[in-house]
Amino acid sequence: MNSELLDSVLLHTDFPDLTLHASGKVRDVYRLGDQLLFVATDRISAFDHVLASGIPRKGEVLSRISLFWFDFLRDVVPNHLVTADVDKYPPSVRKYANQLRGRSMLVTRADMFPVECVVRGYISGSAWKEYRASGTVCGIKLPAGLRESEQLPEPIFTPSTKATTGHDENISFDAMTQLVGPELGRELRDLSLSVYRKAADYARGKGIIIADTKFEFGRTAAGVTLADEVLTPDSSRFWPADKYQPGKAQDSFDKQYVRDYLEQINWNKQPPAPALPAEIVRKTSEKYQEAYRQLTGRALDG
Ligand code: Q0Q
Repeated sequence: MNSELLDSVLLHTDFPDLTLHASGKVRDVYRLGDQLLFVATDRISAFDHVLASGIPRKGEVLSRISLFWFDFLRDVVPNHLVTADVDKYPPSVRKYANQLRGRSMLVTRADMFPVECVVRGYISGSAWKEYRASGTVCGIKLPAGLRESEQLPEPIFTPSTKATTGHDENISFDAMTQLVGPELGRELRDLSLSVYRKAADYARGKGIIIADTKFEFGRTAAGVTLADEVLTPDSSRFWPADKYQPGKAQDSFDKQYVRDYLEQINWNKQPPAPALPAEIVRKTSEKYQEAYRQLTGRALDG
């Protein structure tokens, strides 16, 4: 890979004057009074581990996809975005403009609800495992005889708790209403389903199956507000529609080169996670940029 491409990879943020609020696998969040600064790095995780190599422009692509969906869904639900224009960020942050441009957003702090709002249009992953064992997912009885990756008759709402370590735990809708109350539970379920339906229908028309996704909501002055990242390849399963074949696990639109490489070297899926060959990094960067182009009809530099 040429050195210019390597130079552009941001693996770790470094804002000594700012207060870190939270750090996830691939994003860092800084506190700015009643706002938060979300920064999407170029880190990539696979099999629940952050790899040693970054993917050029991945952070930019994922930020831009969330911004696309915030605009696309603006009539369906309020969102926490304030601005993604670094020239409008508070003065205390503008000194870092060059590290932030294109990969960050200023959001309103919300009182976050303690549930992950997962919607599934297709059955795969943990839901497929649960269905095979019990014929249900999160207490929802599904038709018999479904194949792996098959489209469900209707999208289903399958909430989970927010695990601080390890995997989130799937819970029933009733268990969720114990956490947030019945009225808010119904509102989050109905909002999640309508947001997913609108977005998944649009994406399907662009050749991308959004098989499932995870939303996070919180309360702001605008009421129940869509927060976190939205309908990105990190918060959702993106499958290329032209390769869709129910009856087996589907290739990931964005991470398949990485997963195939990690299987090929027989990584034991224990830390330290390996680095990636330059060619895998290059092709994966291309896939993220292709996902953005295919979804929005715009090139990243367009
Ligand atoms: C908030 N997170 C998630 C996270 C580490 C994301 C804090 N608008 C908000 C948001 C949002 N979104 C949050 N808190 C208050 N107001 C979301 C779990 C954690 C990296 C990225 N953390």
